[in-house]
Amino acid sequence: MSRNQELFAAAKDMYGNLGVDVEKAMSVLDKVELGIHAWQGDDVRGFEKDSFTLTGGCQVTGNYPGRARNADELRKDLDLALKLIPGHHRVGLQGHQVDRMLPGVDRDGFTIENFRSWLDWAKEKKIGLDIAPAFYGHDKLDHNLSLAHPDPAIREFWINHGIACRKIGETFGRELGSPAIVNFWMPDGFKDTPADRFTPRKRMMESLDRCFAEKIDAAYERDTVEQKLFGIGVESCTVGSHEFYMLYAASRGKILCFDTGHFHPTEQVGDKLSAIFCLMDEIFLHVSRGVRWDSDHVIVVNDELLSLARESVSYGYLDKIHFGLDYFDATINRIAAWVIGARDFQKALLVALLEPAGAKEAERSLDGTTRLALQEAAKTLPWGLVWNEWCERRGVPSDFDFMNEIRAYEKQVLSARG
Ligand code: RNT
Ligand code: ZN
Repeated sequence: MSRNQELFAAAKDMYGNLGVDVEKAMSVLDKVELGIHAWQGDDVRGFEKDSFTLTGGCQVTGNYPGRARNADELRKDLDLALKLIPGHHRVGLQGHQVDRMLPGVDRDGFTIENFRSWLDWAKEKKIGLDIAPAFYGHDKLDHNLSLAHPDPAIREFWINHGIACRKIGETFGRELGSPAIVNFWMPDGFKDTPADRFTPRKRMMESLDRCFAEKIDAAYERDTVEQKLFGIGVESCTVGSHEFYMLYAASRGKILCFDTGHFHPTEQVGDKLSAIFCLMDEIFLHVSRGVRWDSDHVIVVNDELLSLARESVSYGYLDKIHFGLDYFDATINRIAAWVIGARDFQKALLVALLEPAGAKEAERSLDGTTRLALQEAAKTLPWGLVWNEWCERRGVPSDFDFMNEIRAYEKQVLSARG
C-alpha cells in the first residue's frame, strides 16, 4: 500500500466507525455538476468590441496578465480549468460573450449565430451550456435602468435581449441534451433614495412578463431570476429585490436564483434553501463570496460555504439545485480562480456528504447538548484524506499539484497575451 492509500484506509475506518460510507460519499460527489462561470476568464467584458466599461454596480479589480480577449482564448482557458476540476461540469456564459458580432446586430438581435462556436465546442466536450442576458456594460443601460427604465424604447431593447438569450438557451438545451439555465439579473436601481420605488418595480414586472411571454419547453430551457440587495452606485434601492423575485418566481413558475453575495452580511443563503423547498421544486445558486461591498470574491471553504453545502446535501436536494459559480477576481491567475473556487465548493459538499448522522438523531430527541458535541467533533474528521483520494481516483492533480499545470500554461500561453 502506498502512503496515500494507508492514509485513506485510516480515514475510511474512522468514518466507518461513525456509520459513514466514504465510497458512497465520493460517488454522490461525482454526480454533482457545477456551472463554471465563463466570465471569470474575461473580467466580465464580453467580446462585442475592444473597449468595454463594466457598469451596473459590479466591479472587477486587478490587472493580472492573461485575460481572455476573445471566445477562442476563453475556451482554451476553460479547457484547462475543466481538466483540473474533478467531475463533469457545464459552462455558463453571459449574453455579451459572443464568439462573433454580425454587422448591424446588437444585443437585442443576437441569435445562435453569435454563439455558434460555443455550441460546437460544448458539443465536442459533451457539456451543457447556460446563458444569462447581460443587462449592463452597454449604452442602453441608462441611469442604471434597463427593464425598469421609464422610456419604453429602452425597455424594448432590453426585453428583446432577454428574449434573444432565451432562444439561444433553447438551442443550447436542444442541441446539447441538457436544459440551459437562462438567468435574469438586472442591475436596475438607485444611488440615492428614490421618491417612487413602486413604479419602477411595476415596470420591471411587466417587462419580465414580456421576456417570458413565449413558453419554451423546460426540457431545453429554464428561466431563473436573481435578486440583489445593492451594488456600487446602486446603494439605496435595487428594483429586483429578494421579495420582488420570490413572489415573481412563485407566481410565474420561474426558478429563484440565490446569489450568496447578495444579502446582508450576516444573512446566509444556506438557511433559505429549506424554506424555499417547502413550496418550490428547483433553485439556481450563484455561489459567490461577499466581502464588505463586493459580492463576488473567489469562494473559499468558510462557514458560509459549509452551511450552504450542508443544506444542499442534507435533505436530498442535490438534484433540485442547479449549482452555478459567480465570482470574478482579476488580481490572481484567472484559471486558478476557477479551479480553486470550484474545488472548494466540491470540498464543502464532500464535508457535508461525510457528516455522521448522530447530530440529527440527537436533535430528534431534543438533545441539544449531544448535537453540539457531535457537530463540533465532526469538524476534526479527516475529510482531506478522502478529498485527496477522490482527486487521485478521478485522475485530477491534488491541491498541491494543480498549480504546476496552471503555471506552465501561464508561461506558455497567458504571458504572450500582452
Ligand atoms: C451581479 C450578479 C450577476 C453577475 C453576472 C456577471 O451582482 O451577481 O449574476 O455577477 O451577471
Ligand atoms: Zn450572481
